[in-house]
Amino acid sequence: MRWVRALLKNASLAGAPKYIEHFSKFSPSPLSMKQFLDFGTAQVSEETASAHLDQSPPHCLLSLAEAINLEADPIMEVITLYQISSWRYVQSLLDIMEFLDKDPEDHHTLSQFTEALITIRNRHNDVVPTMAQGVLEYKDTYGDDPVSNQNVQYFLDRFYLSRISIRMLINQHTLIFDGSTNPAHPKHIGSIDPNCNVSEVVKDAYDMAKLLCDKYYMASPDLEIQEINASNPRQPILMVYVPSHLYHMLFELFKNAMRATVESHESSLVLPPIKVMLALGEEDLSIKMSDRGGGVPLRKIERLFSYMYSTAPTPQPGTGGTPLAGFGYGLPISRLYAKYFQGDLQLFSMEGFGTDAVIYLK
Ligand code: W6P
Repeated sequence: MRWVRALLKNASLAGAPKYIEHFSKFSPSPLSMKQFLDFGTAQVSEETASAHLDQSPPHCLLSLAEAINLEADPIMEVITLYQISSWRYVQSLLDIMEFLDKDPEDHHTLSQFTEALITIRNRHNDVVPTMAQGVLEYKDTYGDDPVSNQNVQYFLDRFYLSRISIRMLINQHTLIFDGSTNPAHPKHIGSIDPNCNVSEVVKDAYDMAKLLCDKYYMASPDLEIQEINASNPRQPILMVYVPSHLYHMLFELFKNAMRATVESHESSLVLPPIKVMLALGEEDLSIKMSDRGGGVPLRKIERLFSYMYSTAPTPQPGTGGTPLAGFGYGLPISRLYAKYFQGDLQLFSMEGFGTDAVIYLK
């Protein structure tokens, strides 16, 4: 990371855009789960803290630079609040640059860095609605033909993946260096659960989606879980993962599956259950969620993942927007969460019958 320092030695504020362009050429390969664990498990000794501080600003810097450069993409110039949000990124980049020259051995520096990260995280909390507004404007300006759709898709996939990666870095840093362990989950390493019980997360996500579904439709399908642990039959499936990411993906899938099930059985008294199958093999952990909600024709599957086709003007509270509509961005962002740790999320539907959604995790 010496080159980062060398570069920044000569950086002047006015020259910031140049550096941004330069940094963003070094695509920050997302850290692997193992790297996150190595950061987190070594006891928070002075040594690891200083090693961490040595590594963390450059990592954040690269991710941020990438995000800024993405926002400079010509197609995004029409995005509302583009200026504001772009300046927010530059501000965050400058905030982190401050730390590159500081002594990583210094305790005070570490706590200042943590504070700076928290400020940065809060500064970027409302990026998703900002971008949604931008997509609406883009649609008005360029139309919603397939080419526009592709441009927006390509741009936002990179943008949101970069955001997931920055937030993961910030969360790990702030959770690990706040000097205490999480009392509810003492074994967690930051936001990572080294023994994440997958079917427990499935049940939690189901319960929350069921709550919304019951409230809106006064009915909800049951859940059936089947678990196949190929090499350890009868043992629950555990994995090293970020439970909040898994929950986010499953909650989104449950909302869609429930809505399809209820709406396709309006005149019947019984609802077919949602079946979830977990399979752990040598390489993959696969989670398949099957509904009998009537399915979606192949032609429309791609649209379910489209930022542009699923962006609707913000529903006004109290005007009866369905809480299970999957507010547009749930599916594409869920797929990015899966991809972030080398997995995927795919839909297989049979129109007239139902849909299988599969999450693949490594
Ligand atoms: C549907 C549409 C959908 C999207 C995602 C997950 C499940 C389902 N079921 O009918």
